[in-house]
Amino acid sequence: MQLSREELLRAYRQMKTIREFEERLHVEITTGEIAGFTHLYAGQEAVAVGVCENLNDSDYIISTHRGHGHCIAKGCDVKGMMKEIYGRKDGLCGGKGGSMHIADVSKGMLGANGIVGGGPPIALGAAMAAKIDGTGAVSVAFGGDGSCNQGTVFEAMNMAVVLQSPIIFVFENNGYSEHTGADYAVGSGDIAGRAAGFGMPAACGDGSDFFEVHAMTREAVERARDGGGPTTLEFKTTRFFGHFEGDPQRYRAKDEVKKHRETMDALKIFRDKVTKAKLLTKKAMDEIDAEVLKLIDEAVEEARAAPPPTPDDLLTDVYISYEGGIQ
Ligand SMILES: Cc1ncc(C[n+]2csc(CCOP(=O)(O)OP(=O)(O)O)c2C)c(N)n1
Ligand SMILES: [Mg+2]
Repeated sequence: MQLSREELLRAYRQMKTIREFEERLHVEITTGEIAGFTHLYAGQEAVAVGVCENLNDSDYIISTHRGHGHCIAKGCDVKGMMKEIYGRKDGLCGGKGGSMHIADVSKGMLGANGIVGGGPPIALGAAMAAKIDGTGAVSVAFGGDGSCNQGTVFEAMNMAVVLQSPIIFVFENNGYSEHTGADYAVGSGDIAGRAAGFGMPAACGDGSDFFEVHAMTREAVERARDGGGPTTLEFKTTRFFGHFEGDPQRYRAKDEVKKHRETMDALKIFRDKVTKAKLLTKKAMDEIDAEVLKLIDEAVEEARAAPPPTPDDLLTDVYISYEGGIQ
């Protein structure tokens, strides 16, 4: 499917925003102003954006501990996200969630999740609700190569097939679960291949190539919307930073990240492809680069200046009322 110029520009802007958000956080975290653990998504942009460009606000995603990229790709407000990570009152979740618990239900972003393998059962619930209500919505569960070994994931995959739910299990295989290599920890090494055991279609693709991710996801989304049930997608990718900010990364080869930044950079690959095919000009993308840098500068400035929650805020958002339905 040929994407329009607007769609290509939006995809590039989204990937660039994720990259700069993460590159900037990598620097800001060293100031000590940001509390809590942070896991950066840079390097994996083509997966989040290639998947989410097939979705709309009424579709659902559930993210992982490495969630900033998924949030941005699903349309969450970047300044609200930055404030959330800084723990500010005006953050997307009132400053109470931080990096690992950002959510924006109005955008169908059901939350980052610190529990590895915790996402698929939640995404399955959303998919079941969509099917029962007949909304036509699709639900996507993002997970890593580490999550694919969790029992919760297998249970959700099985139930998704049995109930023919409109869900897509996306495994971002970045080669590591914390400091353990996927080549050691993933039996058979073939994550997508596991889906056959549940009777589910699956495919494995290049997670550095937006176009490949987008096309594979499109097919899965169409199948789910048409009542064809779940799909598993595995994307081979890499993370440009450590598992968490502060990780000395002694388990990685000396030049591994440098090499991956040269050969697996989703932004460079995208720029090369669209300029060679004369779909977008370098100038149009350079303009986006400048706008994104400005947005990130403003987001950091505004987050730093914003007030934290007050002691009274501790007593709000503790319970939810279901009277009158879920908002
Ligand atoms: C149930 C559970 N077990 C262990 C952990 C600790 N932990 C946090 S992230 C992580 C690695 C996850 O690896 P992967 O799924 O490949 O995601 P990536 O970090 O590569 O994005 C682990 C083991 C956890 N958060 N939850
Ligand atoms: Mg991993």
